[in-house]
Amino acid sequence: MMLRGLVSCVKNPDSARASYFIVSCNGAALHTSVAEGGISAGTGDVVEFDGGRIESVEEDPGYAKAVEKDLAAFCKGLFGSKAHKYGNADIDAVTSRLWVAAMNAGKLLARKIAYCAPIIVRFHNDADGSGGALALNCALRELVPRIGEAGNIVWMMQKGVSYSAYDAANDMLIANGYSSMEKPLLIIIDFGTTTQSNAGIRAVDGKFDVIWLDHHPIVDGFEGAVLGNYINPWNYGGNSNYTAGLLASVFAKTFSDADTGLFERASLIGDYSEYAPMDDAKAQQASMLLDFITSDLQAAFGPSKQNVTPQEIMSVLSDRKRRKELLDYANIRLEEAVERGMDAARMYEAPGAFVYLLDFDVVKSGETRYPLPGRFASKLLARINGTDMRRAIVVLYVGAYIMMRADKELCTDLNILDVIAEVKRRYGNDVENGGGHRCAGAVKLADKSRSREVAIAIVRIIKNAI
Ligand SMILES: [Mn+2]
Repeated sequence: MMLRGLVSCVKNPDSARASYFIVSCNGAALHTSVAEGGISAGTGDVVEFDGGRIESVEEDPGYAKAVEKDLAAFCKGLFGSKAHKYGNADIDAVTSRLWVAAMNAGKLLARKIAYCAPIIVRFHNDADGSGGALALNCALRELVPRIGEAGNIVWMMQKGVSYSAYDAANDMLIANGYSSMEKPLLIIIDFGTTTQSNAGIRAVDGKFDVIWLDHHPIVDGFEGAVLGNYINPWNYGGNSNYTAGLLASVFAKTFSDADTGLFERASLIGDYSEYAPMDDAKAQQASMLLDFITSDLQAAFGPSKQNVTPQEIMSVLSDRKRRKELLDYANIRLEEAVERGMDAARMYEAPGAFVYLLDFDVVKSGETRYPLPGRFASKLLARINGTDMRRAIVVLYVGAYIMMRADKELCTDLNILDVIAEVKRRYGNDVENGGGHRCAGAVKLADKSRSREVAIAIVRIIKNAI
């Protein structure tokens, strides 16, 4: 049957392998199609097509307006006003404050999907970032078929913590493979809130629309915070305990009913949020798997694997046998690291407690990132508590970071936040940022060459505090 539509995006334009993305409207029934043969057309043309072939290019100046009208009607039905509820009063209060911003970002995404614009999603490579990508992917798998065929979405796992000029150059290369009516869209999940992203931000300025979902503290001089769709719980009365995975899920919930609860909970666990449901075994397992898969793609997907998509992660999560295999393997790696850690740690005695000091570089195995220091510190603490009657505190330094984990029973007297405040008082100029909660926290120094010295000072502060 002959169909009519607007060519909104062309992949590989001016080439024999051009793909035409066509948006059709028939009054409140937006539909996208892909054509790959027939006569050639350009972005903005209205065409007649049949069986994936473009048959003719038409004059129809009113068509683009009709598409806009259909899109508005579609969005009206898609976006409700009721904020998604996680089920925790603090979390839900922040969600309700950022809901309108999330919905506006959702409308932007729906527009890009409808016009098949190139969309690049970059997510941080840990349980939180990948949990956010999985939640968003669940929602898109629901949304995209409602409009038509799959669009032009590229998923990229981000290994660094900033959006660099190199990342921006890479994204522009991808976008340049398309001729699109709608500006390309860049979605960032769980990283980038640092002045080191400024060069990348400037490079894509005006060339991409950006939706930025992050929960890291907003530092002075960071230029991304003024972008239209920069959403961070810190701007809505929340803090980093409201994880980026949760935020991405909330964003996804503005246009979808997909069940993303597991990814929300796994992201809270993965980032040691104070809201983490520690008694949720399924989410614990998912969190550990996500941490492992994203830290060691080669182990999970074979050699030469450099990037991973949510679809690929889902193929592992939904395969019971593979899941168990990988979890067992991750546990072995974690156990080995804990053994090395027990051997290498320096132990300081305090009344009724031990303080363990450890250089994480001694513990890490080979090139991969697994285990991450946070998960390792928790595991090491559990091991110490399992072998000794006395309670323990672990102080771990890696690069510019110093992490602290204290046994819960010690946290009635000891508050890690007080320790961090004291570190800031003594080393004010050296501390870039620091935070956490009663039993766990971290500081980041401006200069990593000082982390050993400051870590030793932290041991002394802790000894004095208990
Ligand atoms: Mn995070």
